[in-house]
Amino acid sequence: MIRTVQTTPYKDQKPGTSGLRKKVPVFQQTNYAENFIQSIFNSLEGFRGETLVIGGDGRYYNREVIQIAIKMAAANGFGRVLVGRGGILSTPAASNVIRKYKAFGGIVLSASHNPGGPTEDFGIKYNIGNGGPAPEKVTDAIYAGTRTIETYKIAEVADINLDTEGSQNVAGMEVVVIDPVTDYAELMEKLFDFPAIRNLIGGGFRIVFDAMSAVTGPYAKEILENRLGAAKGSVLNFIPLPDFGGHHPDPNLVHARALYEEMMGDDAPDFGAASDGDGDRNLIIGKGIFITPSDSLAMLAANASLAPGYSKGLAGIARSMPTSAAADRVAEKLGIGIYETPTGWKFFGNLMDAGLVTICGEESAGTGSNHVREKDGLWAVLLWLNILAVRMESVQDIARQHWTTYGRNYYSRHDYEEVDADAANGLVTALRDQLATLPGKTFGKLKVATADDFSYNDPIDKSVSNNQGIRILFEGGSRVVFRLSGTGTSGATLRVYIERYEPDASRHDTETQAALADLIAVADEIAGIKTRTGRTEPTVIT
Ligand code: G16
Repeated sequence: MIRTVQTTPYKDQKPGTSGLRKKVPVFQQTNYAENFIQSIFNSLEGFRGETLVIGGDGRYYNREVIQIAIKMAAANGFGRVLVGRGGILSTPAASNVIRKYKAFGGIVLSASHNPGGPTEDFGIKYNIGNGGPAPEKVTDAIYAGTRTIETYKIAEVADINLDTEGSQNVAGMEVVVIDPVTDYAELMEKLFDFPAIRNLIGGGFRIVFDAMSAVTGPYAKEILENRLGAAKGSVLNFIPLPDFGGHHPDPNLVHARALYEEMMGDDAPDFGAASDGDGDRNLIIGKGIFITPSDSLAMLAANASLAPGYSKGLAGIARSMPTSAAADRVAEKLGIGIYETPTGWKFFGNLMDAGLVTICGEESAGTGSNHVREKDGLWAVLLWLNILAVRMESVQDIARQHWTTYGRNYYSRHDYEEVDADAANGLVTALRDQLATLPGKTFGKLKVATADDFSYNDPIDKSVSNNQGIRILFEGGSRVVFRLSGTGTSGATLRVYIERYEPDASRHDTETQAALADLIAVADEIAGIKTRTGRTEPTVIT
């Protein structure tokens, strides 16, 4: 039986950089999830009888919302739902399932790298038929709907069995529970030279992958251990837990510290990697060397043609604006296009759909290609392994040669988390007020070339996104960028991105923070970070 339920709007359902992310108790308010899901459906047209994909990263509250979403999909007229067994689908796997089965779209339940648990974070994101996150015009329409919603529709049926693969009928709609790993693993086998990687590993090349008690565990076990022959135990923390074991499933040098220490140790494996809560981010560490995500994007792009899926070369590269310009130099050398977009994977979708770019990346540990329309943690790991298997050199050697050829973009991001929102907004406003007068000013040896608030004109759909981050560019290619996070759930997070270009190979051995010290000091001088936020140190340095 289909029931129409009266409801009242919540005023805080504005999607951020990547969907709606809030604390679990916020989502547990009466009709909170229902309102948002109904607003998604209300913003769409033409889905009657079509397929919807539903899955999440297994965090606390995942199963409850999956039940709600399936019952609401049935009540709203979808013809079929594909859902991962146990309610599990990594974000890139969900994107693949949407594309492979030509679904109308998908609902992805995740708050990504944010912690999970009864008082931690949850999230709902809508992906469109290309498999990618809904563009701003869709998220704007969803938000508008949440402001006026009066009713939602739900099928009054018993809970769906999510743990047995196969088909079942829910109020006249078919629900198919699918294995979350198979389709994704098949796709990876098509893109990469698995026999070559098996040979590399069989020859004694040791890898370690930290799944951080999050969704990539089952994917990494199947692909790295079962299909590629990595020693049992190479995949750590492989059981997805609703609270990620109490950890922060963010693969960076702070939250994946143990992996970093291991990779810097005397008996380090040859290759270390990690992924995040929903499997779209990646951390790459070679024996004795951390590869920044910006460098990883550039190095993967420069070597991608060594993998079968990219043997014909790349159409172009896209990076988010705060991501370092390392990839730009590769694009220049390859003679292909380079695109600079605002932060958030949703801005890459149009470029990939139009065939303008093959590989995309963000400094926030996100890399991916047009094989899906999300960033993809394991994909980045496998492309690295494929390159290593062909070149038969260490990660360290590949990185050094890359810097010698292209120059090195020293790069770091400083995050100030849970800052008072007024203080953070005040800081950004004060920066905006200085934009006109900064060019030409000098700070020690640094002279400001240009300063602006980044604005993006999408070349495909012609939409314009303003206020995407304050950029201060110095002569010689150094820069600092300031922006406020759009994924945090408490207070404001200020992100400061710092970059310096060093063409001289004899100067490629400096420790990163030391190489950036003058820029870090100037960033504080211009923005007044310490005085305005009351913080003397960043919360996280990546
Ligand atoms: C952060 C990152 C972005 C990324 C976004 C979503 O956004 O800075 O680069 O696209 O998270 O990533 P995920 O889905 O892995 O959380 P923000 O707005 O917090 O800077």
